[in-house]
Amino acid sequence: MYTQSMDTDPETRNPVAKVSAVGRPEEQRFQATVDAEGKIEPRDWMPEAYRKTLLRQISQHAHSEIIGMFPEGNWISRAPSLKRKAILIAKVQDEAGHGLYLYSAAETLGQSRDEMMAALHSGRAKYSSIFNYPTLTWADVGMIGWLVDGAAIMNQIPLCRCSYGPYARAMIRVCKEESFHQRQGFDIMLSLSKGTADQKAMAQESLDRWWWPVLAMFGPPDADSVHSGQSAQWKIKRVSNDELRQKFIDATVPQAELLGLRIPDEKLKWNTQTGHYDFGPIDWDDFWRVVNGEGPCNKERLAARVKAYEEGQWVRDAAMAYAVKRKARQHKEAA
Ligand code: BYC
Repeated sequence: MYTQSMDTDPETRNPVAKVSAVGRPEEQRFQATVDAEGKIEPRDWMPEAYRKTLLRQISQHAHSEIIGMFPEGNWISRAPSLKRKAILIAKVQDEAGHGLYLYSAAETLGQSRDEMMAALHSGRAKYSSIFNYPTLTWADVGMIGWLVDGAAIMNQIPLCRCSYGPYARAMIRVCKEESFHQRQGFDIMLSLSKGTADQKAMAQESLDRWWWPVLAMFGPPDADSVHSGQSAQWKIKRVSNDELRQKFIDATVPQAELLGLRIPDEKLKWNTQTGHYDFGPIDWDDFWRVVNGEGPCNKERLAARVKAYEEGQWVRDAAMAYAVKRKARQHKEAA
């Protein structure tokens, strides 16, 4: 289900991509490469705004991966069995890996990891709104895998064909791992929904809290998305926020039915004419409150991240001291 078939019809996608490049010859060459589905590599000429857009998106994405470790990491010591604990540790570790590939991809655009970290720790940088909600029960761990990773895959599969080579390549591996994450989340939900009445109620209560914030993860409606037009022209973004949201809903409703869970939306209804589900209004005021730092866990997440960074200072110091020592030894041997 979560495959390249997420891509939309080439005739209808990226309407703004038809705008032709104007300007200097290098700018025209750049846009011609993008239009021909070529990849832009770190040493190639690129417009400054393209570089900045990618840096913004890739660093936000990297920050989301490492902040995303907290809500699930909170449950490692409370996982209900050894098997669930081992799976969860592996999953959280994968998210750290995703952060590292993405910081490396962002570094190729000329910003150091220290600068990106400083932006995150000072609260200047954004990360996904979804990680500012609490994980109150074990069902929330299932919900993150099933819905949050499910939404992430929808969004990230088209990014495997992003015009910027290092980002596109990083996303291929990330998507393979996210697919395992989504499966493990669905497996938790399946166990709970086939379990006792209390377990089923816990699963439903969790879905009631996560459904709407997950729909908002895809970003503001297309009409309010400030970056979409330009990012589509540069083939960074292949599918719009609203299209991805609709695909996610269409794919997820049958899964909820299979689990016997009720999606908390009175207006959710299959529309035979459009071939999609209609759904109720999303609370965008709540979304922007969370994005702007006023969500239930924004302060807690940032404080935990800064604490982890400070506590890891001795590791960075030791690695630097070792690098200096090794360099000195190499000089001595070469002399
Ligand atoms: N949360 O013009 P728009 C994961 C911001 S990791 C916060 O549509 P764009 C996972 C947006 O940044 C999930 N902010 O922007 C990890 C912009 O603000 P700025 C992360 C949001 O960039 C661990 C403004 O709203 N995935 O799944 O064209 C465990 C206007 O929006 C959000 C990625 O980062 C949001 N939800 O489109 C489990 C994927 N949405 O920058 C799971 C890569 C929007 O102007 N990123 N904003 O201050 C993208 O695909 C795009 O950046 C977005 C937004 C679709 C998110």
